[in-house]
Amino acid sequence: MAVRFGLVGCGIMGADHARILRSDIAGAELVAVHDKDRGRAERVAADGCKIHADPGQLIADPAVDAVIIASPDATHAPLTRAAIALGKPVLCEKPMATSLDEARGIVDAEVAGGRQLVQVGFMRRFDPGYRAMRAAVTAGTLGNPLFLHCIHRNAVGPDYVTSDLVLANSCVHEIDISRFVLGEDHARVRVVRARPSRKAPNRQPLMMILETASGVVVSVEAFLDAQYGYDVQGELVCEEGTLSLDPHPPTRRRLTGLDGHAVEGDWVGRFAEAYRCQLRDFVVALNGGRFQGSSAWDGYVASLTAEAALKALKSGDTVPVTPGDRPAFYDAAG
Ligand code: ISE
Repeated sequence: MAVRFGLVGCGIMGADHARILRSDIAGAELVAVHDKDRGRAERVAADGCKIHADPGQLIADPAVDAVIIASPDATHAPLTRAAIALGKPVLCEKPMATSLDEARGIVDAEVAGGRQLVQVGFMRRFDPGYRAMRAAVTAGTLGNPLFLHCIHRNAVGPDYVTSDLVLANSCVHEIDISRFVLGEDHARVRVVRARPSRKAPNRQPLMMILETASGVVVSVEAFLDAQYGYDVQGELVCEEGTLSLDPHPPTRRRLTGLDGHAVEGDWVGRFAEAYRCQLRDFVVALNGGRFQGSSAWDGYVASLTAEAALKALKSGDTVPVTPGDRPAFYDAAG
């Protein structure tokens, strides 16, 4: 039987999840939506799709088997807790929570319930390029990893995003994907600021440097106002060679004095394949498969590391990252 989804939040990401569910995922159906802006909910709902005025009602609706949370960040943790309390699986957009206590509360509630229900929307884990890096590290084909260089540029960030939020909202992707690629936690972090771009005086471009326990260095340039487009690059440097992400789209153009690649406008286009695979594999997990994405524990570690990075940004010091031991409950999730 098809998995019946309820969607909370019908903004850019919510609308894209709805589109993917309807067009690309076998064995899934969108049956209910909520958005605090009724007009947005109506635009995403199709014939036969219920519109709930309250997100709690949507989660409790007996016609909803699983929930996608794509509402504003501050609502992620309480709504995820509501889904866990009712035993409903939930795919929650990142960040999983806006405070460490809330993030830990989700892990504890899930463990107490005895069943994995939460997947965090760190979609890069489903991107073919990062998957190839992970496979190379696991197989040891290039020798031991030494560096992972990451570039994260948005065309124009929203006005409300301060340097703090660059860490919590953008760099959190590299925090998660580097743990995934390297297969280990970070041990410490420091953050260096560049001067603000004149295009965005309210925030600074950042360079975050993470080190893992075994001594791999992860560099992350986070620049939200690059103007020319959305550009995510990555190069894994190992003892015997390197592996880099291809530009996206991967076709090369030559025209009137130019030879090169087009650049995506935002993450929806750049990670379209990752978003599709993320939802497809989530449905597979709900049908008895294994969760492939970031668990609540990964969401917690991402928040904890982002918080350490924030301390590093404020103090200029190198700050230890101490996630502690992963509960054995998550071993099956990898
Ligand atoms: C945005 O919120 C996202 O999650 C994107 O994936 C990220 O690349 C971007 O920097 C964020 O602003």
